[in-house]
Amino acid sequence: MDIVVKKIADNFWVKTKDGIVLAKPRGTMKARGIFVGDKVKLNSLHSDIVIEHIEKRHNLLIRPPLANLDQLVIVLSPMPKPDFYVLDKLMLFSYAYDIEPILVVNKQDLSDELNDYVTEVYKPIMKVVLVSAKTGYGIEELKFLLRNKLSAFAGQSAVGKSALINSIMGEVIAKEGEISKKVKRGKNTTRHCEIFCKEDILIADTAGFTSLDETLLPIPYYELPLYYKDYLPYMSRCRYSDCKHISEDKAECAVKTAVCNGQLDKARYNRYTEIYKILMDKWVRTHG
Ligand SMILES: Nc1nc2c(ncn2[C@@H]2O[C@H](COP(=O)(O)OP(=O)(O)OP(=O)(O)O)[C@@H](O)[C@H]2O)c(=O)[nH]1
Ligand SMILES: [Mg+2]
Ligand SMILES: [Zn+2]
Repeated sequence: MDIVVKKIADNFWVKTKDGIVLAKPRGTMKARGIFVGDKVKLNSLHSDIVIEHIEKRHNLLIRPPLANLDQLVIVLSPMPKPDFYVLDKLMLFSYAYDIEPILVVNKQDLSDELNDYVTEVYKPIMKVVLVSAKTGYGIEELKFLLRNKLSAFAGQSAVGKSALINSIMGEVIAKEGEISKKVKRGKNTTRHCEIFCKEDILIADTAGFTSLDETLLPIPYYELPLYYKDYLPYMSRCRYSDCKHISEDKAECAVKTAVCNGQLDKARYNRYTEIYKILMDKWVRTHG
């Protein structure tokens, strides 16, 4: 399938089996209705190549403007100190948009102190890969997961996203060691987004996920429990089928009981209650 990898005004760069070609939207089609990530059908018109048809999208993100994202690679590292709250939010964001989250723990050459916690708490609910952009450890395993998918990288600053992308692509396409520019943008300016391709690996270059505001999560507070795969097996044993594991009595909530006796991680539960509260406040604000 041909895929839009770059867009400037009404010029579209489309990856085809014969390489990347420049295309224009067909006469009646509006350029602003076509996004990077769109799967399209091309045709020749006189000496031009035109986009004739856009396939149905499986998702569409607004910030950054990107269609059909399959996977979100969430990067953590021992240095800077891992922020699991960012991880949990990015994971929820992924699920809400039908994107598969993958947890990558980078900088294995520095320390493996994170690995036990990640293996215990996150491995049961998502794909986890331990890597080092510096030594190349784990990079082949990560590349394997990225094949034939459109992926984007997210995570705190300086965890090594750019270093990993460069290592995977085998060339420098992302600047390392620079604090990514947080350019002030006007309300209506569109964030630029581009897809880099290397054989069957497609990576969307975007800074849009780093500072994810929880109010952007398109999840109503009362559905939050359903997004916690690790809580679902306990939930069937909560007294009420719609238990939120928040204000319910501990004796009637299997999740709270499991947190108390150490079967579920306390810190992740605390993050859960925090996110729940934020989503609830947002709900109250918007629904009176
Ligand atoms: N020791 C070690 N250092 C690494 C590794 N990966 C990246 N680094 C270093 O960590 C620093 C930050 O890496 P970047 O790739 O720029 O981090 P980033 O996540 O892209 O940061 P932002 O663009 O600010 O979001 C750089 O100095 C890298 O050289 C690794 O596996 N091991
Ligand atoms: Mg970077
Ligand atoms: Zn419960």
